[in-house]
Amino acid sequence: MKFGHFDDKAKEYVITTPHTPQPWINYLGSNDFFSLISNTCGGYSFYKDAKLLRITRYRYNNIPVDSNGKYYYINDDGVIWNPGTMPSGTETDTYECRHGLGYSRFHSSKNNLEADLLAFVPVDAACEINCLTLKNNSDVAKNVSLFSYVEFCLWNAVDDSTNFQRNLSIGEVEVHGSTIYHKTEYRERRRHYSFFTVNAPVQNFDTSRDEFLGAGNGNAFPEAVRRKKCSNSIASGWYPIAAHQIDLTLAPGEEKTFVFMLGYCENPADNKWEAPNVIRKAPAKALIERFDTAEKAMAAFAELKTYWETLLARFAVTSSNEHVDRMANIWNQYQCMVTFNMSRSASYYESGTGRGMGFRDSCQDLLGFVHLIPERARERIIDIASTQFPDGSAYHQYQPLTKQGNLDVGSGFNDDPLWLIAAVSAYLKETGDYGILDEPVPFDCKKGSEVPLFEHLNKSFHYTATHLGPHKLPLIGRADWNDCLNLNCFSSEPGESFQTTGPSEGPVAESVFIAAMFVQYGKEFKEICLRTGHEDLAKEAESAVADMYQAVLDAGWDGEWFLRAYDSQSAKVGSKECEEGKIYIEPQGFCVMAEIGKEEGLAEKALDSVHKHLETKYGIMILQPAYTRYHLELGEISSYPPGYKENAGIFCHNNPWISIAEAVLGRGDLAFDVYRKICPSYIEEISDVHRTEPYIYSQMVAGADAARFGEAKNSWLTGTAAWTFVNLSQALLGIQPEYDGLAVNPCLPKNFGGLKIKRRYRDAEYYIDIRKPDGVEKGVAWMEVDGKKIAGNQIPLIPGKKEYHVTVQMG
Ligand code: BGC
Ligand code: IFM
Repeated sequence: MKFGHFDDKAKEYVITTPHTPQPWINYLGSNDFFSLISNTCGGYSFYKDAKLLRITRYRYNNIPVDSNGKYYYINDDGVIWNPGTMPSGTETDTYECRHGLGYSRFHSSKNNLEADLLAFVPVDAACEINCLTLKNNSDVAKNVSLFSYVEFCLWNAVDDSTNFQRNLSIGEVEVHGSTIYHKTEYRERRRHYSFFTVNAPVQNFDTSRDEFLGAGNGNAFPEAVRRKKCSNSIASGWYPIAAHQIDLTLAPGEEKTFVFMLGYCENPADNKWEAPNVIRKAPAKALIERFDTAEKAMAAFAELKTYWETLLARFAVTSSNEHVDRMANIWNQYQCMVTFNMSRSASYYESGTGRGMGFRDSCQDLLGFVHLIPERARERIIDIASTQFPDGSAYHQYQPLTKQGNLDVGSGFNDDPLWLIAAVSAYLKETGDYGILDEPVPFDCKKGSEVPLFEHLNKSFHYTATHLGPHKLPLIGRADWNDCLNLNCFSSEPGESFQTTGPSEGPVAESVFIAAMFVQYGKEFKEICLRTGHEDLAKEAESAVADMYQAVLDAGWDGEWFLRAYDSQSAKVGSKECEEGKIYIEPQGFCVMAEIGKEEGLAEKALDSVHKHLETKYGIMILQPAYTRYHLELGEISSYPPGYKENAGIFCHNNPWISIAEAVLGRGDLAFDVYRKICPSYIEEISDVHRTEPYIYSQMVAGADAARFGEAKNSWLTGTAAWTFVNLSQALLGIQPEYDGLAVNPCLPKNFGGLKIKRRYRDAEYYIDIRKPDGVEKGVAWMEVDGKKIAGNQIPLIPGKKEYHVTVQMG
């Protein structure tokens, strides 16, 4: 069952009922100012950092689940309704929500009054614009009262939801004409403020929540809206809000448009001498003037559309498969941008107050984003590397506003360092910008500790190389990619196994997964060394990688598949000898991606075992059999009920690893089948089972052991987006950025048909025509560039050349 449909021409998903199984959301904003917006207008806004600079308030765990947002109430002859239906919940006669690229559009009507609400964040302004048009479709004049409503958050979202004894006394506002300023200061007196304005005179306003809603009321039918009158309240403490009242008369057929704006401003840094609560309104005035007519707002909207058209044109495929084209050209790239911006901070499942930017998460997000805006990827790499410690280990997370490592979470996840090499090598392959390796980058953000970025990679590599266990496999530390595999918790005090801080390394627990990463990214490190004149290091890397490869063959192979790990007592994890959790997905995917066991015939066996033991109709589970009891020696993984999350859920993130691994072996049908099973567009039809947004990936789908098999959770912020884009664009469609140019090497189902790809790469346009005879899954028979046959399948880079026309014959 579906709750809407794709509109590929408009690059939108059209939701046709407000009653979706979960709130189906979208993200507005691409740089600093962001909003989350659901298909019933729920959500919130923040500037740069969802924890520290939260602009509007949202209540997670609320009832109804999604009942705070930027709302517009219409009182039309006593009937109160909202364009997105919430929070009144009044059923409208028509309803449509279109989530597009950086904007959402609501179209609804009630009693012949039509509302069109367009919400977006302009490309380069710290504000959200809401254009609301009301149209009278009846044949009599209508007197309508329109109310806006946002509830301010007192900036620090954690404090805002906990420190009431203080917060209920600090709220301050100021009102000038139609602009309501929220100027509550946070403790550090950061001198920022926000405002909510509309480009029309208002009859009245409210800034006190109690005055607007009526003390003790919810926000479904505010008292002011019922009585058609705000009371011009000025909040002092308690709960500051911004509500405008606009009374209007619409003749039959007449329509009126209002431009609302929620903005964020900073006082200039030179006003330290001013009283703390004085805000300078000039920055707000300038911002307001940029968008204070419908024409100006629509010009900004057109600019946003062009921005996205230009970005997406960097990778565009035309094939005979609508799912592939839709996901590759629109939604997968879009989600890559969102995950790049948000890491794992703010979604409807991540409160914005917990995880900031993850070291491993952001490094992986970058893999799917680097082709879109390489300059921002560059900046991100420097930010991430700046949180590394001098020994190569790293803070697991950092705060986006301060860019400082998060002390509460600390370090000790031993996969983290190697992800930095993954990110930098992807950046170098995309851009050829070796200059980044010379950038001075500090350790732990400490001034004076700067060394060239290259040294950080060197530290990453050596951190793993020098932290090996008894089987010569890398020590796992607190966990590797699988956060819940806490193999050293056995050695901590009883009852402490859930702790998130603690000894950064246990005695001996080892990870086959990190070993595979080391082989994969160690090879990249060697390449980087060779290209930067570090021959000795390159040799050292080559030999350490060879040793690791051997260690995996010697101690990481279980007979039919790769082992997952050794626990702190050196017992096997993910082995046929285990009582539960006999096989895990991660080492199968990563070992084969790293080509471990390919020559020895093990790789094929490992992937066959994946299909045999882990595959379901909804995707591949992370492990089997699920843990049915708590295993002290394994930690959090066994704390989940069977079939959920890391305990045998279908963890979407590592499904593309299997698909890429299949492509390494040239098995196109199998590679594509893995892709297809979790692909949003392919599974749109089962939206009632899947329940999260059908246009983007979720972190997890409940596995076969779960009561709710097939149901997804944690949509949007998942490494699945980036890894799937790598899988689709590089492994399946075969467009592979390499250090010295673009290579083409598709791996597709036997009957996929030919395809055309346009790719922007290193300041040139590539037009690639791939001819694929039926029956062929992988292999390039010949390749022509601008009509001339070339040797191999890598397009030679010609300095200054702006266009490459490439024909590839598979076979
Ligand atoms: C997992 C969560 C887990 C957390 C612990 C996450 O990556 O997905 O389920 O509770 O790590 O740190
Ligand atoms: O690898 C982690 C990631 O960092 C956060 N989400 C869950 C993944 C698996 O545990």
